[in-house]
Amino acid sequence: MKKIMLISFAVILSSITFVNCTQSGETANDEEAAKKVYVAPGKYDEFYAFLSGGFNGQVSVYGLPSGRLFKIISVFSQNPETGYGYSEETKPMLMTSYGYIPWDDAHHPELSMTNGVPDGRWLFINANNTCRVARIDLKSFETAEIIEIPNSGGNHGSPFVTENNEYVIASTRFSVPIPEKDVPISSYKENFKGTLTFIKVDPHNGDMSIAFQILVPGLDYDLAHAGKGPSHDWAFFTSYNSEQANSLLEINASKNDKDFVAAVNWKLAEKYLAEGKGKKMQTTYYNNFFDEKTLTAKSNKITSVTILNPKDCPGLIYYLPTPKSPHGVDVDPSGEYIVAGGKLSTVIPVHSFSKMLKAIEKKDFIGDKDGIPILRYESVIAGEVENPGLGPLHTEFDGKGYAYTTAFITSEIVKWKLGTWEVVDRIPTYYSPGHLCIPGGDSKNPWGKYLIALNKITKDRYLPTGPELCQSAQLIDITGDKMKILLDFPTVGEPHYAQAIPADIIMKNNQRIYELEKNENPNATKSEKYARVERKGDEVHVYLTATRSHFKPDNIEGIKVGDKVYFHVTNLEQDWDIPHGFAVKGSNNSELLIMPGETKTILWQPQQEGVYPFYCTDFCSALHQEMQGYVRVSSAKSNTKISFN
Ligand SMILES: [Cu+2]
Repeated sequence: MKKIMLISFAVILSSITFVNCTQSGETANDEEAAKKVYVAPGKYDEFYAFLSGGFNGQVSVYGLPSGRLFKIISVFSQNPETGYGYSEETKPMLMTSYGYIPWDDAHHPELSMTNGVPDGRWLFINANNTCRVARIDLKSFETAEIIEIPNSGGNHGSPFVTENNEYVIASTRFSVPIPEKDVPISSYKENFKGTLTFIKVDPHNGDMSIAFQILVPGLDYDLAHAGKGPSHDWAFFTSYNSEQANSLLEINASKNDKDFVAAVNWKLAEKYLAEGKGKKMQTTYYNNFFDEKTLTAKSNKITSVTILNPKDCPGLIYYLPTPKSPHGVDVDPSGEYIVAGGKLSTVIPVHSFSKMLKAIEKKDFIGDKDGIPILRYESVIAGEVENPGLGPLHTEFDGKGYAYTTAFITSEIVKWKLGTWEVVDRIPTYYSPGHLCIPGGDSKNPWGKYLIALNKITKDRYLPTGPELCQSAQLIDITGDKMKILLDFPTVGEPHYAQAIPADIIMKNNQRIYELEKNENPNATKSEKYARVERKGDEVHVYLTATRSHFKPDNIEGIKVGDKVYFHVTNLEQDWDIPHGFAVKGSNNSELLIMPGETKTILWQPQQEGVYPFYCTDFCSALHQEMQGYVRVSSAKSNTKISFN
């Protein structure tokens, strides 16, 4: 019903706004807007923007202000473009306690920070469906690590980093029986619990490990943000479904006037852990990482996690009552204001961190939920933003004293002033924005020049492409008193959330090649003279080298039907921007894409006799078409000996 209402609302809106935008008004005049987003040939964009791929499972990298798509980073889904999740070197990245998972739903990119400011080292992003957090290395724009989150269902409120990446935090959207067990779903209130997970990040190499989980009442935890400055030691999590309903949540989880923001003192958690308050629990989860020496991913299976129970840890968590079914929770650059997006609320409630501390000191509680004290709303509230648009979801900051909130239902961005809470500007978007992104907009030092609206619906904005229309981002200039739309650009998958950073912070660390000398992949072939084919029982290992414009060897005989053929391809190039590809006819796998100095392996199991061509898939030189070879496959019983040249 709600969905139908939303759709018809969107139809009405789109017809209204279509008229508006042809008559101009909120869009900057065309010439002015075009100048502001035009990046001349040979010139670079000012920002890198990292957009989540949503149900596509990847991260796409765009330039701002041009909106040009640079790259799709393979993260949680197999990607035939790069061979990620198909090559033997990358398959372990997608291992989980549920087996090999080739897909996920990625939502929140989050840049690593130093002193509360994005530092360009890593990008973290969550997988909702099979709960995981990935770390992407921004030297190479490759996924470096993926850690699974046990005791979780729908890893939505994640990953959000503390000021110096002390922790990457994650909360469970769906509460579940912990440990997982066979119970009636109707026993939700007795058996279902949530978890808040704190992942430790090694400051030198970024290695992630789960430090602890906090067991919390069985609500739906939605989003999170770490504190900063004075609130550095705290993290904040929104929750809905304080009714603890387990069916028809659209109605049954919208009954209470207020749900909660959970405020967690993670410094105190560390003290309780040191005192031995943590309990080890048996569980299974995977930690997969890409070894930079061997350029090969490895999986570690882990079998226990440390759990803190708030019952044993007084002062660890407080609930801040928050109207109504809050979605986003965002902390302003000063660290004092905690803004909640009550998606069914008529105001935006802003909590005060200093008032919260005072209320805790005075034990100004109105009750408790499973032993967790509930603070008095009036005692912790700093102010309420009135008339913020319908369906306020997410807020980011420009660093100049203003906040910007998306209103999903009324399809607009609303600008308001911190401290006075007055709305000073609003601009329609096309249509239904979820998150928004200002470069550094959730940090201590926003680069408050642009805002990206990440829209869910694009009806009427582009040439129609069938029932599935492309999803969309819109670039808005926020340098003046009035916001101005500069550009629409389509996105890959759902542009759920994005983060952006000045390009010069990342470009100086850019990795151009893998040094062949340092390639410790056990299957590397570092010179053509070592290229060879070896049989081990029914396994055949082909050690191939690729260089402009040939493979060595390029004629291979003696392979039989039923063999497991591993092609280990080493790209001998040491020039930037000369990857080679490898594909073989009839393969039910993908291509390989091999960077200069790298080795990658693909498994091929020929099913029929014949002669199979293989070739380079990445156009590499004037004689790229000549970069080819043949594999002869004989019957399983034949005596054809292995030979190659
Ligand atoms: Cu080539």
